[in-house]
Amino acid sequence: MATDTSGVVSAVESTAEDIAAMEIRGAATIADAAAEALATQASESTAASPEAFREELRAAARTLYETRPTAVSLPNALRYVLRGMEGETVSELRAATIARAEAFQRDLEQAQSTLGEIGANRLRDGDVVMTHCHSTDALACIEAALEDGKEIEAIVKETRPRKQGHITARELRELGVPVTLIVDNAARRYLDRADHVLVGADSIAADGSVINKVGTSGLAVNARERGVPVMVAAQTIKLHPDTMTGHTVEIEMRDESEVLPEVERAEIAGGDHGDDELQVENPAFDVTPPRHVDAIVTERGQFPPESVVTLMRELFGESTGEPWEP
Ligand code: RI2
Repeated sequence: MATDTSGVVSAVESTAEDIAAMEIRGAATIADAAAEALATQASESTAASPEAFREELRAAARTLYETRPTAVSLPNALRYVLRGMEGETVSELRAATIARAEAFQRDLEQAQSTLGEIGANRLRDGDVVMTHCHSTDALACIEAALEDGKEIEAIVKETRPRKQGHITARELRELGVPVTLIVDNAARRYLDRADHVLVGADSIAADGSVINKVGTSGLAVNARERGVPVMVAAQTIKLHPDTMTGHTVEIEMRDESEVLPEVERAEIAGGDHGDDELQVENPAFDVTPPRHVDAIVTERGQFPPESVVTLMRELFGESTGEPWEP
């Protein structure tokens, strides 16, 4: 198999490219793919010594880490797998790393299903849920409510610029949920018909702030004003350990072409003054303060945002380093 000079196998490189290009996207799916990629690195490694094996795994983790900065599920997944890299020989290290990655993937799936059952308890028969972007954690709540025999309807925000709302609409239709798809700007008008706003998260900070797809914070403010509760479905892998020590979460800025394709840019800037002073900004996420969130639903139960720090201390201790640091 192909490797680069650091011994990182091509399957890891291609997973990293797919995460960066959002072919693999959504915080939980990214974590799953990252664990899988580390298992592949372990299984395909040709390292001659335990030290070389460990170094290769750390290089693979760095390659995966450098793709997208906001969803903490990625470094949390890498850290979890690397911490299981134990053994004296290459073959012991290989087996331990693969087993750890598999355990991580199993736990991730189980956590989402438990979270779904907890989140479903907040949904009543006949409720209308407004969604933003596409979140597998949020959809797990709706799916569990349907399994409980409740009827749920959805108002699905399109979610510019990448329109992940279309994925949500498709998956909800596959579940038989009646869907009304709206443009993002129509959200406030349709909140009058909604019983809940239900979104996922890419990271949750220690103060209970929710970092999620851009547009979530405005939606939450409008929902608060309209008296519609905001529910965030987020497995504990979305809890951001660094925020316990005051770090802020980096908001990913993506390529402007996602907002304004070349041809449209040329149409806007085709006049006498050219396009030197035409700026397009494309932040992928925003921060919703805890006061606009009613509940964070995790596999460990539901929490008021302000108390999520207690859970974080329990899970992570006081602080953590980079995923590849022992
Ligand atoms: P799950 C997505 O980010 C959305 O912001 C979504 O709410 C979040 O990940 C969580 O997704 P992006 O990768 O883990 O589309 O719940 O930028 O699937």
